[in-house]
Amino acid sequence: MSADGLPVGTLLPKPLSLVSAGGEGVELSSPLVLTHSPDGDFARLASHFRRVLEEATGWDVRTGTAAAGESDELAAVELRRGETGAADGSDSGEGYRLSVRDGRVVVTAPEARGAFYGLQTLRQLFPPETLRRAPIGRDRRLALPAVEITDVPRFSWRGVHLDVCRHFMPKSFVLKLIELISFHKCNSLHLHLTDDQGWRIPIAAYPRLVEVGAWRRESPAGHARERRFDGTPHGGFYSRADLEEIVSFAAERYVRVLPEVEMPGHAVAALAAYPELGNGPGPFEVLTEWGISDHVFNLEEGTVRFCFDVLDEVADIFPSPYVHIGGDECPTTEWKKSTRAAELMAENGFTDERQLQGWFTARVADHLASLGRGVVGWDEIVEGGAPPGAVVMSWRGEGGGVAATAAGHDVVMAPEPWLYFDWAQSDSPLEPLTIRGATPFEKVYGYDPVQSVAPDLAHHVLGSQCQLWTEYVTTPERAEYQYFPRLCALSEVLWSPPGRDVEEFAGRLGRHLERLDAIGVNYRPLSGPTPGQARLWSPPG
Ligand code: TNX
Repeated sequence: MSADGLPVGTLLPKPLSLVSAGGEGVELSSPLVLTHSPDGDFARLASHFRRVLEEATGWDVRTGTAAAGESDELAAVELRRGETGAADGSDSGEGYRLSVRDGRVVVTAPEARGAFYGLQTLRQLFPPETLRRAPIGRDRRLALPAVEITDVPRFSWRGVHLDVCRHFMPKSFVLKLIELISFHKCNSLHLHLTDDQGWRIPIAAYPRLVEVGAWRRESPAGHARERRFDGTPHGGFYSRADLEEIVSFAAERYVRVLPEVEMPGHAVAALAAYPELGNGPGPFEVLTEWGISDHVFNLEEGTVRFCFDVLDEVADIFPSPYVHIGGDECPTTEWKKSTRAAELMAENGFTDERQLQGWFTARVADHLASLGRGVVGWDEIVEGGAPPGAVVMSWRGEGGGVAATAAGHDVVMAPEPWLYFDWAQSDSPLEPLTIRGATPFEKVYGYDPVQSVAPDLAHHVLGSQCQLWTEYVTTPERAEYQYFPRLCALSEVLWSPPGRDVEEFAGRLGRHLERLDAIGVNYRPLSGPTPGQARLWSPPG
């Protein structure tokens, strides 16, 4: 192990095994030949990496198949399909072996997505300046240490969530975030697309969802409890072409985009567009406050149909194997007074209105199944009886997730307070306004997704995800500040084998932040916000 010699000692997330290979290292320079196994996935990966290298260096990079023997002698980097040789055979397809020795870089992986992670590690062996937008120059050479790395992720669900409803985030930021997610070897972006305060995805059959539902009159100024308002309209939505671009940009980087469309609660933006979906009397206005609304979808057949139509289009845009239907914070106040709800209670022999949400979730899950998709919901869906096969995201601590594993569900652990990145990173008055107090990166690093689950049920824990709700996160710069460096800590929790030393991690993180500097990420420095950052959010004067 050579943890001290840079840059191998700065890899983040830390690989499963790393040995100094002895012998000579590798010096890469232009022109560079990059060969790959002949199949399509490896060919696509090779052209992706060619572009990455060209942008980083300005070099002349050529690709060709290794099998054809084209320029094999010259090949400085080879992407090879093969077993990683990970000791316990635990490679699920995302593992890789990276060998840097005797003049050649060889990435071996059973699948192209594994090789992709090998290339992310290789990028971290390059100096941080290669991550800047400007190429380092044609004549520059890159010296790499001789090293052998074998690496396999610990969890298969390595997720990042972004709420684009409370504050709309431009497509450019979503793409940058995907780049950062994949650079940290995470593989899922959960896009929260609809909520009380904004509907951000166009649905062709229901144009008013974005015409009306994407815009609100004003937003809270200061913390919600102050009940002050800014008097400034806010809104926005993605076009279908934007969403398709996001999906394919993500796919190229082995990131799945999980779309979330909230139902039956958190639906006021949809009710503002189509009041007949509500429990009356309307009209409704896209909410200008944060919190939980009593106004939810009604349970009429026409409304269920509307939800199916929306899900059809969502499934059409997003190839994700799952669709997230929300399901959190759905008060039953209005259903208690509804005739349709009373009829359904009688027909089904329900004794509690909560069971109506179970009925609704089951209808929606059946429909998604007919589209070949699974359903994901927040842990409230367990209370109404979650349909078999539903994946549960545990957010109100870990209890919902633990109960769900006992009921046989797969679970993504996404709990407050460890993984709520809308919470502050310290108690300092220099921090920006946040919903609640402090979750520093050390606390994230100390989290373990299976810490509360019985060992015989731990296989139900697919992994974890951080949440960025954006009530108080108004811009991409603010979002980057909330994510980083906590996302770095989470990536290691999810990728690297257990056995954490937070001091050692903090040292490595310090070096990793040089990479984030080069990429241009507005992260929170380990010592607290810079005066420039604090100026971003403190009131003038
Ligand atoms: C709870 S987490 C919510 C969100 C809020 C968040 C603020 C969840 C499923 N629901 O609607 O934005 O708290 O932290």
